[in-house]
Amino acid sequence: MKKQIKTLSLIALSIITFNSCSDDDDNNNIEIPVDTQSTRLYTSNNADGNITYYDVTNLSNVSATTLVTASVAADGIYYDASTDAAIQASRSGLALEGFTDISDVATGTTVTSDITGTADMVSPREVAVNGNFYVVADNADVDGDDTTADGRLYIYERSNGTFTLRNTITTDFKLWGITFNGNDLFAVVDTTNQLAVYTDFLSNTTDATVSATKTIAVEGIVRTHGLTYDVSSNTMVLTDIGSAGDATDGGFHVISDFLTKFNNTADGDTLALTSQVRVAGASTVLGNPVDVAYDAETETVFIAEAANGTILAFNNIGTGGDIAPVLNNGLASASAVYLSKD
Ligand SMILES: [Ca+2]
Ligand SMILES: [Ca+2]
Ligand SMILES: [Ca+2]
Repeated sequence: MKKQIKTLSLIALSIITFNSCSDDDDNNNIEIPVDTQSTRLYTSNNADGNITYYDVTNLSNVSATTLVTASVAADGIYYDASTDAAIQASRSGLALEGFTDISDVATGTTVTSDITGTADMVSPREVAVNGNFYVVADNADVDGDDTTADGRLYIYERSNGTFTLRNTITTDFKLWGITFNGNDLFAVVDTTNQLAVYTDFLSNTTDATVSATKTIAVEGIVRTHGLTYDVSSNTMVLTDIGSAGDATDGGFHVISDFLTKFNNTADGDTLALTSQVRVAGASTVLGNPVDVAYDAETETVFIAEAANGTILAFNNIGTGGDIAPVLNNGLASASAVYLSKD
């Protein structure tokens, strides 16, 4: 059945391609609109470990599909379109787990991991992907001393149905969110308002302790946690959880023309709040926003809000402030979000 659908889609695609490539105006072919793009938001959570994805193509008509996994807590969701696979970092299994061919699975179905990794980790959080390399940020203490800041980045290589641990990088700061821009890995410095970058991160091929290439402070943030970088629009979005015990003091910052501003801020210096747009306040429902995704086309920010157990979306952000979310879709202990357009 699935093969048939895929074949039919291919035929439909061929017709569209043929029409769009044809310069002949002397036939009466019906115009087939190519604007059939759909947008999905993939999410993980620490309440039941299941994967839920939302069709957010139209924010006033959002549908949800939940895949039931054996994990009971998970973080760091990612979607790979080439294998129609959702991948998450299982916090109960302490390993990466992937599920292929998920789009035809009905909501509520129990799925079995068919891309599996070894259980190497202690407290996996965000996942960042570069080609076949899957990097997981682990925020457990590394050296047995909770008073010294450290963390570990696990670098896995995906091949067929396996994630193989290549090496680990120990950081000299606490980890949470990570995201790639090309070969550079951006990481938040947990418990602070700082943002670090490792240039050419994957060139670190052996187990080692490596300091960030550069670290800057982001004015206006109390404690950052989640981040996402959109290459097409050169936009960085960082979340602010404020105090972890306060479910009303969260926010997020949108930084346009990000690379210019980041490059113009010296190591150890501060990126001014006047160069950013901050969203926070009573209407936002932001308490502990732990992860973020960004749709540059619609200028929409999606948030995994852990303290209030919900998935939020914001658009028409303008100059920021106390904006009500356009989407507030309950998801207990939401831990991560990932946006995919096709
Ligand atoms: Ca330590
Ligand atoms: Ca908070
Ligand atoms: Ca994410």
